[in-house]
Amino acid sequence: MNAITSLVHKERRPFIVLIMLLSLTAVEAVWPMPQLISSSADRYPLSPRMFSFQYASGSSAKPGCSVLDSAFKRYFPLIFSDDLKPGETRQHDDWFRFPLDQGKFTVLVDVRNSDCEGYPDADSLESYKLSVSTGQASLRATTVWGALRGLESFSQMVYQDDFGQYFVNKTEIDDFPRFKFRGLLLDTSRHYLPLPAILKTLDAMSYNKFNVFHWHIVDDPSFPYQSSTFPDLSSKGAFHPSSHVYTQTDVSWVISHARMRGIRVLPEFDSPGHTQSWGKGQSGLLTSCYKGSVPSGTYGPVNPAVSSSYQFISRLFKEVASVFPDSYIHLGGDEVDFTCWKSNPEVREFMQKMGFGTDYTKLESYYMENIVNITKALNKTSIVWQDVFDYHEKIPVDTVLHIWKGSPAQIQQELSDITLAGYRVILSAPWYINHIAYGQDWTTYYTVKPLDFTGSEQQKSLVIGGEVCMWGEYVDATNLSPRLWPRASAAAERLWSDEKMTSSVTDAFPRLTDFRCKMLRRGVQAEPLFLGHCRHEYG
Ligand code: CP6
Repeated sequence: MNAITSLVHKERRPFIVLIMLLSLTAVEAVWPMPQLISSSADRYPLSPRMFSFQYASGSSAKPGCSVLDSAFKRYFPLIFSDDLKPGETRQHDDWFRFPLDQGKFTVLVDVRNSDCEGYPDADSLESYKLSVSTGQASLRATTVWGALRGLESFSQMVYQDDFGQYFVNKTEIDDFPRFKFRGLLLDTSRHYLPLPAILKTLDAMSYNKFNVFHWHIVDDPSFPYQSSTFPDLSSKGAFHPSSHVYTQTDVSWVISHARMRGIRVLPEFDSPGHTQSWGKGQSGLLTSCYKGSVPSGTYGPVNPAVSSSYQFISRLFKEVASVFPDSYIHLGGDEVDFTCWKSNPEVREFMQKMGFGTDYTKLESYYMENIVNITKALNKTSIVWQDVFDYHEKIPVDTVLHIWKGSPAQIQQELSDITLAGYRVILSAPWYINHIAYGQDWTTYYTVKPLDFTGSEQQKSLVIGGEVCMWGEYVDATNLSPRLWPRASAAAERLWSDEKMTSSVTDAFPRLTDFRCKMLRRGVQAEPLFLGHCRHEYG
């Protein structure tokens, strides 16, 4: 405590000071752990009435910067959680705590790069420096995205004592992410997720410094994406043609909400497998399966033997490329069942014509190669599931491989092989958050070592990050949030923080328990790790 504030407190509430010293709140409290943080026991009181965010005088980002203006509005009530709206807090009378000007506190934000209207992308810088001292905090970043990460850290550092007084401790932070790609997959095909569930997930993602929303938007069970080019895909393929679809307005809402939080939206249109729902609105797209010499009436993966399939994909992806601003599109390519292709005479004839013999992995390779090239022609980079690498496609070397399966040993092998071939890779296999188990399974997500495989430094640098997957077979808006949080937070720290600084599950436990309470305070229905209580709980 500095001299002035302790004097104020001693004068006003002498008996209280003693109790406060006994009940000092633990404040080593930023999740995920910053790369470099040093804080002291010196603390500064904050008052909502005399608190403000301001652009530093030399900042390139200035008032009117959409990303930061709206972040300041969001963070104010997150920081002063007892004082609901910024407007209300101005009338809130706590002058008696600060008779002079002692409670004034300013967060000065200094951003080098003036771009406030663009979208975060694969090469966005997210580093920031935060220095909290008497009466002010200075937050410096190259980009607005870095400034957002710094605001999140600052907001987590503010706490209240037992009397409701807000404080922040003297702190220096120098922070940057360990991995550039820190994703979370939601599956909106197995169950439709209403827009508010997606937006709330984006909010919680930003608290955890996740930066990619991988939208597994369509799959076998339903096609909720309302395409302007092919409206039948959702009118016939969604669970319901109007209540269970994402309109163009919904999609742009998601993209904009994500942008404001420094989150990219990565759409996945998984093919040639996982496309049963596509067939309902686009006849002739899927392979007709045969029983002997007659069609059985069932359908398989996209028919790779006819040019109409590629024309369709071209037109669909042309729309997707213009609707989603991110420079990446996820093409899927996983779990293709060859049974139906094998049964279809037209496909078999095509196999002969192409000289593929009976090797259907060559046919899947051919299909993927074509749609990767379609994507490339649209100026987008492809991400594909690992299956595509396993089939040895001639795919462009800028394609990103996404690992989703295997035992720990197989995953290490896959990481070695893919990076040795020069491809970049995203790791998901250890982070299937939809799988639940009794007990503290967050520790298994926490102790993953993404770079623990045989390979050169150059190979390790090709691991661009990881992604938590929430597949939707057993998940809808009723159980999404508690199943995600705080278990996904364990992966968030693994992907952001230094591995050596965060190697202990024992050290992480009280920090994550505390962070879970913070999420609860912000309205995220995060489940408990274990015994205990939060000051503010749900209900
Ligand atoms: N859906 C799609 C899925 C899965 C994949 N792709 C999946 C398969 C097995 C497990 C988890 C997820 N449900 N389209 C694989 C990437 Cl264990």
